[in-house]
Amino acid sequence: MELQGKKVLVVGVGKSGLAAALFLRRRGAQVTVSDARSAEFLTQEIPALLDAGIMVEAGGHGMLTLQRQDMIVVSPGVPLHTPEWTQARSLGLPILGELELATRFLQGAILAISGSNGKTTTTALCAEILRASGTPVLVGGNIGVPAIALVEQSQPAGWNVLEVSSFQLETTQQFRPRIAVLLNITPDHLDRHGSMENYIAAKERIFANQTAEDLLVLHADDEHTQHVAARAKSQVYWFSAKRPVRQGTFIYQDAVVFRATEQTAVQPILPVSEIPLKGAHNVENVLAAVCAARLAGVPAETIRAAVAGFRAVEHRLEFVAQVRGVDYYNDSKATNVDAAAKAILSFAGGIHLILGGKDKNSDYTLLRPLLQERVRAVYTLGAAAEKIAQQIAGATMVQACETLEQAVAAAATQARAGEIVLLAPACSSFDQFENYEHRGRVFKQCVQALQGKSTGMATWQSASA
Ligand code: UMA
Repeated sequence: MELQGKKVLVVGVGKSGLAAALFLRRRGAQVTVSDARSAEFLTQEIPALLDAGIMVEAGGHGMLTLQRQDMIVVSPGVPLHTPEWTQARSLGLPILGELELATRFLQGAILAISGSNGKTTTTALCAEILRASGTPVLVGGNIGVPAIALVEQSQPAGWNVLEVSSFQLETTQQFRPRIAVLLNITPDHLDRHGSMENYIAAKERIFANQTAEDLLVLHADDEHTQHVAARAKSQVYWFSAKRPVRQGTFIYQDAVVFRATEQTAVQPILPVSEIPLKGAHNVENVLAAVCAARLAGVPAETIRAAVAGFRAVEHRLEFVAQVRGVDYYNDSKATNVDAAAKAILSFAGGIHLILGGKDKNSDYTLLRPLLQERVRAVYTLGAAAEKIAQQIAGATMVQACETLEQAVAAAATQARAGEIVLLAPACSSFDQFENYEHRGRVFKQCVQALQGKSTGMATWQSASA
């Protein structure tokens, strides 16, 4: 793709937009960036962009600015199904997502991981295993480093391990991973995609351009990923924590095993007891990563050592501290109902659960059986608090807390030694925090502040009231 002299508009000045704009500028494009935020919120970004010779439009995306371009590059957070963007699309300009732009320039093979939950852990684990095998590895995408920022370091013989979200996949055209992993599909981001069908369609773009030379790893026990195989042209491998699969990874005699084809013998990779991560969902993530790594040619012994040495990624069921016998876990990345359910399932009971944030048109009633079974109390916060309280009424005790600080303090007051305080909010964070990382950090600060500090009594109300 020739960029020299091309007029390109980059929409959104977050991580992706900034990295894309600077990349395009370095390649000789005439770049303008446009952000919905007004200039007073972009005081850090604007000087750096102007210095790099990039024009800036703040406070919205003007139609006139759009009309002057040869190409538009959008950040993942920009929803394209709005009336404004439908009008913009009618101009007929090429519109590329940041991931698609990166795809056109990345050297080396792509291992892409998507799914509603578990993406980041699986991505980090895949990268760790590939690295242990001595191959040059870059890791990026939704995990935090935009794919476009990897281009200049990418190597023909290396692997680019990318976590890809439905937002990023939605705008792909030529994106073609050598190995694609689809972990699971459960309702998420329905506010953005409009329906489950649209959400699944976006996820399926991970393998849309794969051919018979490429490999696709799917979860054999997930209702939706089971069915997408029929639409894949690539070679499909499966992973399952429940039963043997034809080809792929599964549990056999308490070990993770790999089978290359139905005719070949199973190859033991590592005992399940060596998996250092908490929760049944993490066994699934390990199965997926092991399958991808075997398909990438990494020997069993290397995989075993890399998995055993792997530590939980920050904000994913991360153990924070034990305070007066109570264990605190930060799962701020549990930004949807299914992820929160998986976090709850990781503990047998005695859970004090912090739920809430920005609602994504989610159905919290799905949590009711688990709340009844394992959760002693729920502490709600944020914009979704009232909806959650209504939908889970009667399943367990509910205490309304406006802020995370209040929720941690209330949970600390109620939790007894041997119990768990778990932040697994089932919502996004954007009502009260910059992002889920910010929320997770605040949670950890609250827990640290608790150490040595006494808490007051909280007022209780029954959820059924
Ligand atoms: N903006 C506009 N117009 C719009 C919408 C947004 O101008 O219509 C502007 C905002 O004002 C802001 C910027 O766009 O200045 C933000 O862009 P962005 O939302 O695309 O965020 P980035 O900082 O570029 O981060 C993105 C991903 N964010 C989203 O998909 C929402 C990050 O994933 C990712 O780590 C990063 O690219 C690098 O690849 C975060 C995320 O929440 C973690 N992802 C969702 C999830 O995991 O559930 C999908």
